[in-house]
Amino acid sequence: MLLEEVLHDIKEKDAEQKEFIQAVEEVFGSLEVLDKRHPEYAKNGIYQRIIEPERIIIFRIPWLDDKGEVQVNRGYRVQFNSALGPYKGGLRFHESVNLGIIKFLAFEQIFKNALTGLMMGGAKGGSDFNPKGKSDNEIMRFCQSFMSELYRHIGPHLDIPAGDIGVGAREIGYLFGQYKRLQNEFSGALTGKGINYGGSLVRKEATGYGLIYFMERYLQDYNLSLKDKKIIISGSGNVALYALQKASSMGAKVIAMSDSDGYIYDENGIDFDTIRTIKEIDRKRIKEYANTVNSALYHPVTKDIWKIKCDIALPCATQNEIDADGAKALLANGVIAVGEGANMPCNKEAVSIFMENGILYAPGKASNAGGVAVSGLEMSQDAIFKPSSFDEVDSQLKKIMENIYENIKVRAQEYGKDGDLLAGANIEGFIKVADAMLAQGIV
Ligand code: NDP
Ligand code: 2IT
Repeated sequence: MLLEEVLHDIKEKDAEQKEFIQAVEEVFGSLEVLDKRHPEYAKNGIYQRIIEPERIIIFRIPWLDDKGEVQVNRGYRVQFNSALGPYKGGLRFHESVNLGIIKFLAFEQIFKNALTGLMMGGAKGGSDFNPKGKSDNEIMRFCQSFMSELYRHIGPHLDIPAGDIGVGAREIGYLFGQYKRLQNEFSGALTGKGINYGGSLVRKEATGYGLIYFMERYLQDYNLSLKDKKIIISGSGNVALYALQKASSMGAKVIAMSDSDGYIYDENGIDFDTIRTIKEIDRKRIKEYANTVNSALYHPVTKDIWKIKCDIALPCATQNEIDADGAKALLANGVIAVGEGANMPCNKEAVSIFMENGILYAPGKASNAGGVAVSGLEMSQDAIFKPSSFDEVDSQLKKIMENIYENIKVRAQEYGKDGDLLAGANIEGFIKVADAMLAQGIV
């Protein structure tokens, strides 16, 4: 079946899954040139097969809140593609979660994981559970109930979940404890674990650090660097915090960050230790930063962050957070580069605006691959029961990010799309997965 026919079909079949359709359109939008050179993909039904998840698990998560009342949430695991390795991808706990969002994330994950060069297929999961305002005990009971169903579908050679929005070290700990108890086995069926029980050093920092390593290498090709650049980072969670830390250590100044309530602005640069304590340790709102630091201002509209003048924008919160208005505002203020720490944070119009105006644009499936790459290293460490040092993992992460950049740059050139990293990433990731699928027959 032809590329456009497959796209037309999925738009009808999964019409209500708008984020998933958006992600498929984005990948397929880069494949026309590939299709011409590789008719075997259409002939062997690769386009039809690659957009159909191998398996979707949807389940009930009943749990008791602190008042003793019964709560019920919905759980998901989309095991999308296992051509390159066991299913791998994070879990998202956020009230907005639905099947379309998990499918878009799992679909992106297939190609992202392929770009890392490690043995990982693509998956994603999560729940519409809202962790905000819940006690530690409620979080634990929820995680235990979630795992009471999920444990039968995962394993170190089958499917290895990790964190994403709303799932960090605390949640992975509770999920792992319940997995180990039900499975009666200590194995690396989750990544992002604590360092003293099979976790990898640098996993916590990996997505943010990886994004900065990627951007520095990208800028280098244009005789630029992060040093002395003014940066805006949206979000203030795991990815955003460690992007801030690494960018600051390289001489950049991060002048604004956000959460879903608003943003903070500090022309002196946001202090990593202060904001990490507020967000990661105390789990407070970002507004606290402006109450703590005299030079900082708080503005209660998250989206307005893109109206601040900066050199580089790093969206690290959520999907579709930069639309055409945000992109135009950044452009008018002279932005030179945009690097995606989040998954699909720039919508289609925003990406077109950046590309048409010569803004350096780093697509998330390449620039935020550092997190899952170190998850892959954690899987190797667990398999041989031997941890690596911080410096060893950090230098491997840097090398992986630089390799991803080189590979997608060269692929883009090879297909007549010089400088288009989105096309390079989509084509490079797709070829790896499609060729493995071809070799494995019609399955
Ligand atoms: P966290 O839960 O640690 O942080 C999420 C941050 O984004 C918070 O500041 C949150 O604000 C904000 N945010 C979330 N949803 C919205 C929303 N709908 N509107 C505005 N702000 C929002 O998640 P991560 O840092 O782990 O993930 C951030 C992004 O990075 C996601 O797109 C994720 O898929 C992607 N990613 C994560 C990786 C990882 O290893 N963790 C790896 C690669 C990509 P608030 O607290 O107010 O909700
Ligand atoms: O989007 C992502 O790449 C993640 N949330 C990390 C996945 C993982 O398995 O480490």
